[in-house]
Amino acid sequence: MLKLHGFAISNYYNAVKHALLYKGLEFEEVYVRPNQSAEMLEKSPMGKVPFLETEQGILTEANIIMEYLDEAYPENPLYPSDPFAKAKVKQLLKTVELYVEGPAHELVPALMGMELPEDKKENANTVLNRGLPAFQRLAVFDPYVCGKTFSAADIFVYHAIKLSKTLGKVVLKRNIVEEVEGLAELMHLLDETDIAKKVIAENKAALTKL
Ligand SMILES: N[C@@H](CCC(=O)N[C@@H](CS)C(=O)NCC(=O)O)C(=O)O
Repeated sequence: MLKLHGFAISNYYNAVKHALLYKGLEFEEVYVRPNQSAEMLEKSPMGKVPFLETEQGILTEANIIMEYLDEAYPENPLYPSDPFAKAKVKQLLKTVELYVEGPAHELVPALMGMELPEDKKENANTVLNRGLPAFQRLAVFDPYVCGKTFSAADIFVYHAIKLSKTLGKVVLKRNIVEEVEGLAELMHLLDETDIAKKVIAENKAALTKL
């Protein structure tokens, strides 16, 4: 059986878990925190979570895992079959990962009570000032982020924005959801799904145990 390693605090873990649930695949969750032990690095080369254990071996990187799942288990697709449409889904996902979630993620230590240097906040703002308009240019929101069909990009964006919104509000005092027209509606749409409710409830439960 597929085994998803990681913890429910991670938006990357939650995105892969969401994808597994959406595809209706059986899987086991294995609790592991990011770490640099030799045992961990053998499985996850950067010591990060999530990683997916399959019968053939281990895969890391949330987007790669979602692409693998979609190719290995075609039912309930996460990507369009048309190559260009598929590439557009990947393009949007990658843009949000690098230029929205990425800079926001750098601020995570602030949520654990650490004082962040001003230049770190400035850098996050600078990247977000380009990343959020880039996201807006690519997003369709009709009603899903890449158009009429739900995709891996919706899943990734949903969990990335949950975290980035909190960090934006707490650390940068900006509402990143309001900066992208149509994003609030997408978040509400997904909030109402049973899978999102389950994944977010487990995320909240994990956060209270920190
Ligand atoms: N690019 C990775 C990012 C995963 C990631 O950053 N995971 C965080 C938890 S949310 C982690 O393991 N951080 C520990 C570290 O950076 O060493 C992916 O797509 O899976």
